Amino acid sequence: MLHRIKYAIVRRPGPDFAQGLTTFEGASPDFSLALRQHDAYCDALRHCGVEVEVLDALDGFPDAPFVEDTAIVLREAAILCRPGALSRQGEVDSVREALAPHKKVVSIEAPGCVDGGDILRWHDHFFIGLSLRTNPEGARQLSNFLERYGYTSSTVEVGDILHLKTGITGVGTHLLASPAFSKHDAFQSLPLLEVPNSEAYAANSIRLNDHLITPAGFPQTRKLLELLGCPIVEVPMSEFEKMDGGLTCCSLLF
Ligand code: CIR
Repeated sequence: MLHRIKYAIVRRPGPDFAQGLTTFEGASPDFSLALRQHDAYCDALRHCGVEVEVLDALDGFPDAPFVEDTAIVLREAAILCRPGALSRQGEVDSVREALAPHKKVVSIEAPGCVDGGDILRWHDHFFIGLSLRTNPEGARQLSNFLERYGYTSSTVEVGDILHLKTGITGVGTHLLASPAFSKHDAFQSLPLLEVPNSEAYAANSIRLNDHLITPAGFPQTRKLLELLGCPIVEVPMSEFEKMDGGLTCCSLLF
């Protein structure tokens, strides 16, 4: 039984959105299109039965719309992350304020670093990606918190991909993975659907209550997801992709 998600915290992109961190080499994102896509994203979450709290843009923090990286929200508590990119660490205070009315809050402390994008939940187990953003000390602290709340965890080397969930997400009964992760030892015993390399971006999809949300424009991934038998909502994400962000990155769901 999947745990029902009732609430989402998202953050609107600010006018400095294009100044965020990215490895994308093409054109910068179009700010007004990013805002429209963000609205569509919020509508998709609502369509899946979720109440959406939209935080204002955070001045001076162009990557702040990628709220996923700042916290891991459990039923029992919220674990505030310490993002691996220095330019993002100042995002956490405002997320603490947003989460405090909902949850007991605990924090990853220096020298630990964790980005929420590296944390993949599979039932009561958490895969913790070790990446350029999440270090072994952060993983150790996170694993201790998870154990305290009754969950197990294990680490996975992410390699040169930004985050673990850039390439693998949980879509209910299955994992959805790009070829970079589908062959990884850590996931061999689990039911997994593999997206083609040409659609690797769509490996970051969301199972939200009775629906699946997937980025628009990835027909082969959509066909795979149709096998799961849930209604599918597509959201255009081109401007977020230009900033290395995917669907999961843009919300905290609990
Ligand atoms: C960053 O590089 O931190 C942002 N531009 C993108 C973060 C994407 N977040 C995620 O994959 N969870």
